[in-house]
Amino acid sequence: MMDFSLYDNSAIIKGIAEEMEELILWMASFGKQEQGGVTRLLYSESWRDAQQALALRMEQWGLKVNFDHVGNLFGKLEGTDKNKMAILTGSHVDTVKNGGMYDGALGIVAGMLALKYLKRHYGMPKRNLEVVSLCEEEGSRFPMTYWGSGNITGRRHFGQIVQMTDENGVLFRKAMEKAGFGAGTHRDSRREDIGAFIELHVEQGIVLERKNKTIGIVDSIVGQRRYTFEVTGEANHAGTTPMMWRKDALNGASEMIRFVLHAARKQGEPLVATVGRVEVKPNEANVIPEKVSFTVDVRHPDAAVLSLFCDRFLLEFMKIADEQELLLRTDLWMDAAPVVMDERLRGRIQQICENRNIAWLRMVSGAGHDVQMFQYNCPSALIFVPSHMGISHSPQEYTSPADMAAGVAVLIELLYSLGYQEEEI
Ligand code: HGY
Ligand code: MN
Ligand code: MN
Repeated sequence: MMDFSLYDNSAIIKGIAEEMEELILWMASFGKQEQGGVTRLLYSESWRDAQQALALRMEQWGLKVNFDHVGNLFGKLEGTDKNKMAILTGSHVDTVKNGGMYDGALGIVAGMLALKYLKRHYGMPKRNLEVVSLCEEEGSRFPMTYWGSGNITGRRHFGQIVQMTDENGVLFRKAMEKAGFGAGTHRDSRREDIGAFIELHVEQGIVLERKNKTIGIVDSIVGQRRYTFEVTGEANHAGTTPMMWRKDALNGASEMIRFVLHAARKQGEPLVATVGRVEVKPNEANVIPEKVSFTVDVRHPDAAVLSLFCDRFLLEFMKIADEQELLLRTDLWMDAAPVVMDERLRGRIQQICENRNIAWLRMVSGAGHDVQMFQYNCPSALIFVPSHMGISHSPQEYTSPADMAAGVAVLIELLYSLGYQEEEI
């Protein structure tokens, strides 16, 4: 066990807690909303301002900074042996609309703080240690998730976004070029030199707080599918069209929505299904709806159960459309398999927590994270800190400075063991 003065020195931990609180508030200033939340959509102005500000702060802290072709921002603490595989930590800079201050941002600033601490107390590492501000994870502007981590790991590419637009019809490519990225020939952002990836993230659930634990060690991440359905009927007069003669898109869509949510409740935990977005056209009080589009987000830790559940509701949706002579268009725009995190890294994190008397809990993540993209290519780990009342994707999202500091301390020690002591990955 290394002579890690960090924990024994509560002044340092207190300093990290205060600095994390400042950094979270600073990050939240990019995309602050009147309603109190934060909106930083991919390639938007607030997104670009945040990336620029992070690059400057990384430089000021002595990290070597570079952007890749799609706008991922890297800050490197150069190692003495450059040929060794790098150790990467970080998270995503984008947010959901009017989201919280911690989702994504925490992992970026914690990684920066960890590298600053390690540089100051231990000088140059043996391997390159890097923090990354990943350009996009949420899929909240375009129907594309993990664009940042997916480009680094080769699981996303430009061919997937050629015709893609956001809800205002802005082309993905144009938005990327306007933000200063992606122009010209598609230069690969793929990296083959990453030996391990570690993400520190808020739990976005209530388990840690309820069980009075400080650190969550994620064993696996659930599988998830996200669909957009478009139901098309016929617009007509609300007063002169008898009920029997209607092709009412909203009547069909609401039966479909009721079916999938009822089936999820019937199936029971840990399956979850959410209809988060519904749009009605022409959305007029006295016009029978012609078109309704709605999203379905379904998650389960077991791929076979997830697939069976989706097959069942898709069949029912088609039946409802047929019976009501409606057209049904199905777009499955996200299909992420469940991912098991690296066993040895999980064991290391547990060992660090036990050595330092930090209350830990092994758990499954119901939220998707960038780390699941990296796990396909290199040993990866996801460390949770508690979300107060389990609230996330909301302006009420909160994690205490003390819990953030515990997460940073565990991250520092893990990065030290991988980057300075070069413990086998
Ligand atoms: O929705 C999620 O799984 C995560 O917040 N991207
Ligand atoms: Mn999120
Ligand atoms: Mn997140």
